[in-house]
Amino acid sequence: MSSVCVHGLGYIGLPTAVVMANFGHQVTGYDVDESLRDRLRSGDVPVEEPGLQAYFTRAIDAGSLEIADTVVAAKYHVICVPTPLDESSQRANLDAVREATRSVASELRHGDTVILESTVPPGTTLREVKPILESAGLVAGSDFALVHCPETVLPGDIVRELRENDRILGGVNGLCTESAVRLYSSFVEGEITTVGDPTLAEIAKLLQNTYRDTNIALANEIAKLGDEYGIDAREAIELANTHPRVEIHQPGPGVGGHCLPIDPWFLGHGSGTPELIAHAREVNDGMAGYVVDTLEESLEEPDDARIAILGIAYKGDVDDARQSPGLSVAKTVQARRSSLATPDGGAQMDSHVSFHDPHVTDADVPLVGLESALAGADAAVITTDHEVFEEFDPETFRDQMAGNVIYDTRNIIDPDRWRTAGFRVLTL
Ligand code: SAJ
Repeated sequence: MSSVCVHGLGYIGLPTAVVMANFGHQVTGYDVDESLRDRLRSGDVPVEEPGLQAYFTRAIDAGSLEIADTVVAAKYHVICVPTPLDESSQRANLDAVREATRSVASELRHGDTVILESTVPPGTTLREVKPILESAGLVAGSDFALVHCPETVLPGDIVRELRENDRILGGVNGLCTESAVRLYSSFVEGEITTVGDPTLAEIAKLLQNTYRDTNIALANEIAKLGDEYGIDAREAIELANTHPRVEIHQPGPGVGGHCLPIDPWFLGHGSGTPELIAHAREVNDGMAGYVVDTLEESLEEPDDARIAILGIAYKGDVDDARQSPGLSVAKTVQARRSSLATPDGGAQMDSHVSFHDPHVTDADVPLVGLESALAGADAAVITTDHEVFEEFDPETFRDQMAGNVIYDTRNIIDPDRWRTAGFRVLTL
């Protein structure tokens, strides 16, 4: 059993702390957000993830997890703080990483191991984290271990993936990785690969998300081609994927969340983003506009049409609306209605756009029940692939809506069934 202090209790840090506490370690969780600490101490887990609440309660009851008001000394420090993208510079904002590292430095002892899990631009562990930790006189690689272990878990399946995914440990030298392997091998069933360079691990992580983003951009271009040729793009992708070395992803109304739309920019941070990666980002960001173009073509009076946006979570069965494709579609609709547009380009929604999402609880827009969202709508746009949306019934929609346009951007409904029920079905 080792003592572990986890810094940052968000989507990654909290499940990481909880899993470690369930696998024999004495874990202290710290977050700068006091209200989050209070909420956790009251027993309430604010992240909707299968199994997380039960694991959390078990660790708290067993006394192996404690939520603390300050950073504490520990054998292992695991940093899981956010690294958002600064929209104006398209570069990573590393303020939280620096702040957490300073807190670790104040408690760092000879023989400790510091692990950075946050997703960061290449070079961050060595150029940003290492100097801060060494400022008190200890040397990374000899007095303490320093490792980058990129998180890889998929929102919606985090607890399982924390245990089953392969992990990469990039230490400043072999001694560092040995110490980190002892911690991770206590709960990881996947393969653990060690490399003697944190920058290599940073780049490998960024490549994983950049690969996925670029691949989705290809799928989105195929979707547009499909419209031109009058074929079903998803069927074409399925056929192409029968080849053993082809695996094209699925098109959609945009790529959301806090990883894929951001990490490709980190790869080019400080070096000029490679053209292909930047272009893929543009293709994916442009999908909201493409969806609205197609929608408007199907409406008699596009400027006045009432539109129901079904799904503002960035993907199915999560409660997270960060970089939400559904909201981007709604904002694009709003921005085009020039007479109604707000000075900031349409960040606020008018009453012609309604929103429904059964998973999201905190959003910048008013969320309503399905029937209210559909009431009087000329068109309904499915923007998230929540499992419950598969139960959508055309008769119910027909009774509530004023118009008959349904736009399925996520391949959720059976188009023939809806056409038979009198709907004009648009797909992506
Ligand atoms: N999407 C598509 N088409 C697809 C797959 C996804 O349009 O074929 C969209 C989704 O709807 C969503 C966005 O992409 O809007 C991102 O969803 P995702 O499921 O691809 O990824 P995330 O952001 O939830 O999690 C990713 C994962 N990375 C990879 O699979 C390589 C996860 O394993 C990482 O840990 C996570 O980023 C992270 O934190 O970096």
